[in-house]
Amino acid sequence: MFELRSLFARGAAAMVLALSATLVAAQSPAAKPRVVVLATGGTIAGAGASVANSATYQAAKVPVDKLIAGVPELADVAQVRGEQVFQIASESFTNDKLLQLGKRVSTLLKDPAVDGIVITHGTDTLEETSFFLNLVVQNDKPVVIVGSMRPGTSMSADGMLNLYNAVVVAGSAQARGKGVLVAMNDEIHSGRDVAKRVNIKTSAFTSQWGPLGMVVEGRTYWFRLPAKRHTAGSEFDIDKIDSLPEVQVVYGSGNMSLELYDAVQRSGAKAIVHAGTGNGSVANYAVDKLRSLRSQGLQVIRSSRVGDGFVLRNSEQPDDKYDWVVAHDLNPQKAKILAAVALTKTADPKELQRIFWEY
Ligand code: DAS
Repeated sequence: MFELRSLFARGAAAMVLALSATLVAAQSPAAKPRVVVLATGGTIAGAGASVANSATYQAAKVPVDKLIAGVPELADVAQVRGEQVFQIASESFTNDKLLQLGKRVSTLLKDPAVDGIVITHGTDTLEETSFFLNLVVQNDKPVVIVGSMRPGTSMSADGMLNLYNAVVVAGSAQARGKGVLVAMNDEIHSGRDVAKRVNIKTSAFTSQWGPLGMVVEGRTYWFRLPAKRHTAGSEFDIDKIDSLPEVQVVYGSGNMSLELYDAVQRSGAKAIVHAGTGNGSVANYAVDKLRSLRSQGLQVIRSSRVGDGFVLRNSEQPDDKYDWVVAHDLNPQKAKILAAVALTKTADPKELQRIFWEY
């Protein structure tokens, strides 16, 4: 009986597959969204020595055409073509790389023959790139950033499904107008809110305010919308930005050395992000140093080394009196990105604070 049942089941499955293949084929190429995959490197393009190497591998090895060829099912959901923009691990990104990538994205989105963009990217600084593009790409077409926590050579590699999901989201009309998105581990996150919060799990990326939605078996499911300004609603335009002011982060802890703050000033930075303990706290022996740097023109932005929550203005420090800025709920690395973008427009701390509230 079991044998007969399983034969029947296999026959039925074959019929269903044949029928769905016919349905998919019936969808003419013209009906499929046109998605460009911009490859920058990272683990999603990584390769390890054996299938057991899920965390030991070399990033940025596999070229974009092989990434796309590795997931033939992409052709079922979109017309896909690839461009190799960089081939680097994302900890090696620089401001120049961010500007180059942003300008390429902006140019491609203006092309009526492009419906959406996927960016394959290392996971280490993926959140900085997604936030940066969210701030400066003035277009509401979907831009979806994707990475992987395991190389494609590993058992249970996550890159294939992450890439498939990212292309589905980039081709989805419902993804338009939601800002730059990050598709990781079946979830769709706002490029503003998401952060890498675990360094060796496939569930590494979370947003303290939650994902916007999910993508499952080729469909997107949406549950909330971004609350802050982004993309087409932004006052910042990548096409008008040719350089980013230097901003550096000093990580708060006990027994701080004031030399760290002086080094940031000597580096030519225009702002310092103080990644303070707790609610963006500043050690009592460091307050005068930061006030002195502010009086010499350096912007002081209080963020927090604590992963969740947000820094309250005038709570731990009299920010109004000191002319300092608070980073709101942005972690230090995102506060650094927003400060650099904001400083392309203004050096007025009150204007900077408005920008930190709105973006
Ligand atoms: N080094 C990491 C990077 O390129 C690898 C990864 O996780 O993508 O960001």
